Amino acid sequence: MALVKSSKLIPAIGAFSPAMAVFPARASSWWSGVEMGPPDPILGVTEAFRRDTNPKKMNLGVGAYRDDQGKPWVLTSVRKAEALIASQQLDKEYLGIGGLAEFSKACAELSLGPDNQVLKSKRSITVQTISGTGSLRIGANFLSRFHKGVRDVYLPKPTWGNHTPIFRDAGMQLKAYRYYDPNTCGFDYTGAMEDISKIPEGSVIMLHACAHNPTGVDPKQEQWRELADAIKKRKLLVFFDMAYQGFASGDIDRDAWAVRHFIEQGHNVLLSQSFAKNMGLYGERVGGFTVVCADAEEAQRVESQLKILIRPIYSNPPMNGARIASTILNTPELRKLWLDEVKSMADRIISMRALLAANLRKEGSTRDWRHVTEQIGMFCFTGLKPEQVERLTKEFSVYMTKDGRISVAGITSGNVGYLAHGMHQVTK
Ligand code: PLA
Repeated sequence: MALVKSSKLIPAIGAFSPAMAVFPARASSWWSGVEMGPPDPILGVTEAFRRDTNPKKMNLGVGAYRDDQGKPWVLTSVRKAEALIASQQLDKEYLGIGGLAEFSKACAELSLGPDNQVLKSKRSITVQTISGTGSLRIGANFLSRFHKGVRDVYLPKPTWGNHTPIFRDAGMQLKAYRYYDPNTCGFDYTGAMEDISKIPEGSVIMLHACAHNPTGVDPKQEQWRELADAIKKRKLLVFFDMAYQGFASGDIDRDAWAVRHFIEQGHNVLLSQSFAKNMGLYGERVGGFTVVCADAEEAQRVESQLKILIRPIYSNPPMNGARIASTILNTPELRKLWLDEVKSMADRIISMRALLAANLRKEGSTRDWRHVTEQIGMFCFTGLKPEQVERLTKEFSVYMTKDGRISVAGITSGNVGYLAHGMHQVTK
């Protein structure tokens, strides 16, 4: 019998094994060569925050919306959609590889606009993905497999920290173009245009559709127009990351302007969408990946290959969050409520920016903090140096990423004074 046979070969637990005599205990492990890795630059901040016992502690690391009491906020539109879904007693069968069809359709309409010619002529394909990160990774894998020979992806400098490993792990080469001007704490338009004019033809360029992370700095519409032209001249493939639609201006359509403009100008873009922030569905992992193609026939071929890519990774996406998002987007009354809620989140962030700037002045800070109110979206790139960030964390228990980024969504009218005090103390 197999069992008896193997029991002769494998010594019982605690028994001496000849292997132990040859290999020291540590070296005998399968994973003895695995080195300790650093904590994640963004999510690691939350881990450190949780360990802090100071009652005044603030977590301005990860971009997660909080209400004015500092509590996570589940949108009323989400609660209502959940109730509606629960009342329907739906089944839990597998979704298709590309996800929930009514979600994907609504997702593409939200970004491109319902009357977009691309949608009408069916020359795009949208698949449901595991939030924005999953979407970017499917996009990166798609590029790696099909973008004929070109491996270079140009990221804005700086960019969201996870862009680099997402593309690198998919086998792409990372390059950068100038984006942020530390002197003005604003968009480095000249630098970006200069760098873009030198990018080799066929390369991929990553653009943040709105509410650039981490800088909070977006090009103006006129600058977007120039960028679209310059990028077309260089024959670059555009990959838009839209993780904050609605969060920049409070208006879903206004925030999608750049994406729609590029498509109008003939760019057949790739697009990542996330519903983590604008629907507050962080842990539900709801997103979409869109490829705009030359025609409907090409879109079908691309779709077939996206399915082939996705199937061995996670087979098909989870349904709960997609049902929630789809119910909101496809039920007029919930959609209206949601649009109001997006605006209220964006507005609260804008008012926290103003309060922070006012409190810094009240503290007596003479530094120029104009960028606090000029930048938009969830984040403020404060300009704090790493040593100042370290002091703010050590002395004031204010947690943020080392690059000086704060999530404005984590500030409340109750703690803004404390934050301004700390920021002034470490910068005066
Ligand atoms: N793209 C950008 C530009 C982002 O900032 C984020 C999230 C994502 C994609 C992916 O989000 P998702 O997978 O949750 O949909 N950035 C956060 C969180 C909010 C994070 O780092 O994971 C941030 O704090 O930067």
